[in-house]
Amino acid sequence: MKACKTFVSEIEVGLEKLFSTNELSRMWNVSESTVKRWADSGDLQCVKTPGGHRRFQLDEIVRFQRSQGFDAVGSLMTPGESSEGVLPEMERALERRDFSALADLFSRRALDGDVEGVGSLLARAYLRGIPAVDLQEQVVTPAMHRIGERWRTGELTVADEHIATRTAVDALTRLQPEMLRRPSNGKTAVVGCPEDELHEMASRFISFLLELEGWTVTTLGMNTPFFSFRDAVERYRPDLVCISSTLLNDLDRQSREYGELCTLARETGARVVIGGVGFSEPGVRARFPHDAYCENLRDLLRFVARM
Ligand code: B12
Repeated sequence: MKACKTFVSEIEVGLEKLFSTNELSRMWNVSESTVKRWADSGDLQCVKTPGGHRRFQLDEIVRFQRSQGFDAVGSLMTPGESSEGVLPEMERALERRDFSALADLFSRRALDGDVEGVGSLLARAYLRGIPAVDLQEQVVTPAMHRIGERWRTGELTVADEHIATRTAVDALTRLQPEMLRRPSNGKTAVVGCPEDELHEMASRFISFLLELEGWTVTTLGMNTPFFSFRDAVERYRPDLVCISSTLLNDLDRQSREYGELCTLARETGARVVIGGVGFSEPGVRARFPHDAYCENLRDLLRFVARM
């Protein structure tokens, strides 16, 4: 059997983070020749660059680690990280599962607009066995909440918030195709945020996690009126509708439009899950009938596991 797919084009190589033999040998504390032997035997799949170098994809690395029963314990440096001494800090935090330190590192990199750095932190944490949902709940969300607190106290500007959000979303988007995902479960979901809602990250996370769980997701994104959610339910006939709100305006009109969405969801058998601080008041929730209100992403995964 030929172990490596040969000659991925430069363009393909440029699309995602591929790990080199040298990086894997440092990560696993084994020699480069050991990594090459695993690759050449076909146990560890790789692709080859036009120059003949082996390159490894994240999902394959995770699969191989799991099959061999070991973890990525060594260090994986990028030139920037090693020269700034950032890496030991990250490795220490990963070693101790110190989520607060990881969130701090994450927010610094996100505020710097460092997509590579954020991506590398997430990839390293994932390789260390931290599940995607914990990465989001314990690292990304607290980091974004801290950024919000610093904005509230005037330390950061809206521009800083925008850079951080964009960097975090870009890094997650690049990483997602490389994470292990369950085979399709045949279920579909529509995910989005109500009208005037610009906080989109939770909805992106939800789509991302459901896709890893094998769902097919249509993401409507931020600022989607409830009548447009209704149109999407009519068109896609999803099993699940997820709505994320941080700030709900014009409750009378929104709850009226939401009612029409709910009626259709009931007729088509779609379950409706709401979440986010916009729905945290019981009085508000009462005006938006739902199958579940979830405070976090773990709750959502528990709910969909029962579906
Ligand atoms: C980035 C940001 C922005 C960006 C958003 C960019 C973007 N593309 O998303 C911009 C600059 C646009 C923005 C604007 C504003 N923002 Co702002 N923003 C933030 C910030 C810093 C991060 C938001 C974020 O991404 N969080 C990360 C996500 C993942 O966390 P989350 O939303 O809490 O979601 C978690 C759970 O709630 C849950 N969840 C949420 N929804 C759902 C749904 C389902 C179905 C489930 C299962 C779970 C779930 O799971 C998530 C993961 O753990 C927050 C700080 C914070 N505390 O969140 C402030 C914050 C939300 N913003 C705030 C404010 C006040 C505003 C503005 C009104 C400011 C202004 N005066 O213009 C505007 C309003 C814009 C609008 N109309 O929506 C306040 C809200 C206070 C409040 N609730 O009353 C906050 C809390 C800042 C603060 N400390 O005061 N903001």
